[in-house]
Amino acid sequence: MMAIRELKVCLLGDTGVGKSSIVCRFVQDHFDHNISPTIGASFMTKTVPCGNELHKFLIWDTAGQERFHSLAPMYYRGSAAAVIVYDITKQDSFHTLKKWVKELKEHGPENIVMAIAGNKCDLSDIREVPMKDAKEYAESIGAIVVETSAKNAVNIEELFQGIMIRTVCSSSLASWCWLCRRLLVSSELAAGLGHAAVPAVLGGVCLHRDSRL
Ligand SMILES: Nc1nc2c(ncn2[C@@H]2O[C@H](COP(=O)(O)OP(=O)(O)OP(=O)(O)O)[C@@H](O)[C@H]2O)c(=O)[nH]1
Ligand SMILES: [Mg+2]
Repeated sequence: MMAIRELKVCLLGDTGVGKSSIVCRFVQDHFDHNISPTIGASFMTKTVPCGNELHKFLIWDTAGQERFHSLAPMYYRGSAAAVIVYDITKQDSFHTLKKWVKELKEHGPENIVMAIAGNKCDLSDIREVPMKDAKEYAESIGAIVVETSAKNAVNIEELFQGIMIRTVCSSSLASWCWLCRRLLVSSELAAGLGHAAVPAVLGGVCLHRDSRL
């Protein structure tokens, strides 16, 4: 039987940025234009193969409305990763994202993997947040960053794959190459991930261990 590794992930960010839509796309491959704002939080799971293991995402989708802010610690506490979402068409939502990062750094778990998702990239003609700003900010805090569209199913799988890779980095299957700043993964893990999708998130994958290491 395959081993199951559980991975607690929480989603944080302003109301209306598309957190629930991202989760719904990832778990059910579905998009609902008339989705309601989340009350409190909602919980979903999805199990995906990774090398010779199964990874079970335990996903806590929090409510972005201010009145629910004080509940957030219950969900980010004990999380291996946080997906912090902003809406590329709303500069304010990018400010809110930075506030969440600050809160996570101050009160979140040590070593939590942070992934920034700039959602609604299907609306790039009315964008307010340049991709460059998000990339620079993500780099400054060591976070994964990707632009997503829950509506058009763009980069949703890649977002969660990126999280999965980052969280297994400490295992024997993967490690960082500090020289070329790339992730080195075993061919077994790469095969499990369908590595073609990975470079979009992480900037490239070496499929064999580099002699410079
Ligand atoms: N165009 C477009 N609209 C989206 C996308 N993702 C979500 N939406 C829409 O944005 C609105 C808000 O989406 P939600 O998923 O409810 O947002 P949320 O972040 O969960 O909001 P709260 O639960 O209040 O925190 C809905 O009308 C969605 O249909 C996207 O990728 N593109
Ligand atoms: Mg929601």
